[in-house]
Order: sequence, then structure tokens, then C-alpha cells
Amino acid sequence: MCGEFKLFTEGYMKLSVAALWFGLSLLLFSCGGNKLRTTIDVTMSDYKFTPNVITVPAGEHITLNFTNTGFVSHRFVIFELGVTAGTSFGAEDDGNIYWFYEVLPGHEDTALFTAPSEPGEYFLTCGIHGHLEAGMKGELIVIAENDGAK
Ligand SMILES: [Cu+2]
Repeated sequence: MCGEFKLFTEGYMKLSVAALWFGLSLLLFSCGGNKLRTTIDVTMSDYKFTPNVITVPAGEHITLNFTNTGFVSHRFVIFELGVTAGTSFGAEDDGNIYWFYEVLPGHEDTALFTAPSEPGEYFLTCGIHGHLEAGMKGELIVIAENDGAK
């Protein structure tokens, strides 16, 4: 009686451990792989963004952890889809900005924004005068959520 019960509980324990591992591996599988990150570290320096190509899922809340290692302020500017600043950034570009954030020299800042809902390649530059000309630009690539997940 007692032995039977012990056998039963041992079997049950093994089964739950197996179930746990199975569940865990499912969890790891679904969280890893192609799922795009929504927290991204961006370093601003004089005069570039690292990385300068950032890929995010459409419509998601994105957290940007900025570090400005430069000696001047930098402004992370995302343009609306299909428009760029051309060769220099100026007042004429103000109406084409999707989102921007400025970080003072030597500062670390965390900023939140919502990725555009429309997939595509969005022009990215620094909005401080002269920095685009110095090469401070990049791209925000927005990918439809179901593209990467399955
Ligand atoms: Cu800059």
C-alpha cells in the first residue's frame, strides 16, 4: 500500500518535471528566435549614432536607452515615412518629424516612443545644425509584427 503510493507519487513527480521542462522550452522557444526587441541602447557621439540602423516592430512601445558620449547635444530625429532631410536639416523639416528626443552631452536618458504602425524604412538623423552634414544619420526599420513572430 505504502510502496504503491510511493511509486505513484514518484511517477507523478517525474511527469510534472517533464511537463515543467516542456512548458519551459515552449516558453523559451516562443520568446526567443525572431521576436524583435523593444528596448534598444543607442550611443550618440560626435557625430554618429551607434547603432545607426534600428529595427522595431510596428506599433509597439519602444524604450530607447540613450548615452551621449559627445561634447555637444544630439537630437535623435525620426522622420515621417517617405521623407528625408535631404543634405541638411533645417526649419523646413519641422513638419516632417515623427518623433525626436534631445540628449545633453555626457548624459544618459531613457525615452519612450510608439513605433509607427506603418512598416517601412524611416529616415533618422540628428536635428542639431550641421550634424547631418557631419554624417549623423541612420534608419529606423519598422516591421509588421506578424512578419517576425511565426
Ligand atoms: Cu548630433
